[in-house]
Amino acid sequence: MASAHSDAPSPTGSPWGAVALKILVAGGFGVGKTTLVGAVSQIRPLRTEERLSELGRPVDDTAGVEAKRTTTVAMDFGRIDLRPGLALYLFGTPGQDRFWFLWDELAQGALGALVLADTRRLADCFPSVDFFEQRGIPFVIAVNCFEGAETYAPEDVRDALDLDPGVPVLLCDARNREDGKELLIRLVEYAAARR
Ligand SMILES: Nc1nc2c(ncn2[C@@H]2O[C@H](COP(=O)(O)OP(=O)(O)OP(=O)(O)O)[C@@H](O)[C@H]2O)c(=O)[nH]1
Ligand SMILES: [Mg+2]
Repeated sequence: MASAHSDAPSPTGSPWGAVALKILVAGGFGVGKTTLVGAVSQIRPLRTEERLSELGRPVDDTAGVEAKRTTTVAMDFGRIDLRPGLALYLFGTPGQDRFWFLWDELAQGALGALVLADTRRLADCFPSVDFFEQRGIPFVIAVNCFEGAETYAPEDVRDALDLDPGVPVLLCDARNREDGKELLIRLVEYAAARR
């Protein structure tokens, strides 16, 4: 079941009632998942950030995001109404391998996923891509364009990730609300077309 339907009348009085869809925001460590959920959420996002520690330094590769001081240890949660009667619940995943055990739980009932990618560390999004491909969960690749990172055409990113031809690849700034909204609209449309 990819969506939760409420019997309550929608705020618009739509005969179909309000619909809430679950969306995952995934990708490698430090790629901007928490940033994106925070940028688009209309409620104050729930965060589970813990400080990066000296102990974790050998395994937490902050190259490219040296200013990063915290990491997600369980999930991010936010909500956005794409239009009246259509709410998206956003679940940001933890980026580090040691929290993989949470992913199956988080993915339950998800309509689809945004997979954030950083072209300086493209391989970091392979595990997310594999995870969603194996489970048949539709996903969109969102290349988070960090300053200083070389810009690649979406087609080049598609080739590098060996994606199926239909998978949308979009460029974005994870800090930009409009970019995030556009990504979510594309994902919902893509997932709806796949069903
Ligand atoms: N310049 C720039 N910095 C960004 C962008 N997106 C995120 N950042 C910064 O990059 C760092 C990583 O952001 P997070 O949102 O914490 O990344 P995350 O994917 O949630 O990280 P984990 O949960 O630890 O895997 C933060 O310091 C952000 O301020 C971006 O588009 N451009
Ligand atoms: Mg995070």
